[in-house]
Amino acid sequence: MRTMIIRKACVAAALAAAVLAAAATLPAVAAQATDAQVQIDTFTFAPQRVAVKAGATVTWINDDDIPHTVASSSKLFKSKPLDTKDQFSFTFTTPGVYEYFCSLHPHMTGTIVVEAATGSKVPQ
Ligand SMILES: [Cu+2]
Repeated sequence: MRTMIIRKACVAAALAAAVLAAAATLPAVAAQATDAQVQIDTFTFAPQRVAVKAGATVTWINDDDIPHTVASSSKLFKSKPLDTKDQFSFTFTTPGVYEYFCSLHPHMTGTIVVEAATGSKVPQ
């Protein structure tokens, strides 16, 4: 009977350790829920369409071996030419659909969909 109790305590300790391990990874997961990353590779923005909440920062990273830019179709933002491994970030504060392209290769296009942040009032 006593060994049974000890075994239960061990299982509880193991579970607690598992929960702690999961909690330790939480900040990274939470950051991804608000901010987003777009990889530029082989003349492609990936993912091509990204949905974020208002207030989120989107970071583009050029993983291609030639320069690219990130330019908003409505001229809201435009990066300088990004060399390999260069980054460009923009924070989207207003809900909407934002089309963008690479000004050096205009056939490269992408879309950022900005949704109302949870709890904020959506205009009717
Ligand atoms: Cu380009």
